Amino acid sequence: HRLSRDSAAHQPLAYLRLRRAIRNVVEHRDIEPGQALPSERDLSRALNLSRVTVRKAIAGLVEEGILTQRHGAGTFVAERIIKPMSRLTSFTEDLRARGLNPRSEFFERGIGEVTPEESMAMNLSPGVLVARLHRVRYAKEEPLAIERSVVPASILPDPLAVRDSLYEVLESLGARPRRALQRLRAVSLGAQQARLLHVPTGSAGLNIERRSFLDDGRVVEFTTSWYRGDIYDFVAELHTD
Ligand code: 16G
Repeated sequence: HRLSRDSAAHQPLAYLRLRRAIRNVVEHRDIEPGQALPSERDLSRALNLSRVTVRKAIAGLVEEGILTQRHGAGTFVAERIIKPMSRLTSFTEDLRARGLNPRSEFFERGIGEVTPEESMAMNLSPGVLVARLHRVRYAKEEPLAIERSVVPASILPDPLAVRDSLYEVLESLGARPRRALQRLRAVSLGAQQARLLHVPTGSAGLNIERRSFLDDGRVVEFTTSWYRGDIYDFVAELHTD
């Protein structure tokens, strides 16, 4: 009796360990995007874990967007990049979780006076200084998004400190965003944006505006992004009240 209770107590650990192990396999590209995972039954046999444990680990990774399930066909490493909408993650974190190496090419990285539009969106007084980052974001050689971020200079005095991840730098400054409001809308990409993103003019894009906040309510970032519609899926879990 005691034994079965003990093993029940270890179940949550087993599923977390398996979840981490599968995530590692995907990160290291041991299974490529689009390829199938072994079936639930094969995994549970090979690893000597219960089907419930295997199912739970897989469900967690589907929710994270790392795996996708096609009814009747099985579980696959996600090909499109699936972004859970309820998680406040960074571009860098999203890509690393998929074994991709993010990189940025900057057009602009400097300090200037806040514009009227920015001061409204960020609740800043006119004349205040802000750091601006304007860049194309890549996974290896493939451009995935264009991003224009504005951060109060009182929070980010040295924008050159941002080489790849804005959130990593904010974290090191004790100003990692804790909450965000995000608006997403469909756009067709204009000639210049399309060229930067290596897609035909008029291709579908997602225009996303994110305002992130610190615990004390201050706005940390006001970022406008254009994500490629042919690559990204934004998904959310919904609940009734
Ligand atoms: C994501 C965010 C963007 C944020 C960036 C930080 C969306 C739609 N936007 O792209 O608001 O500034 O991540 O990424 O998810 P970084 O830490 O890699 O610079």
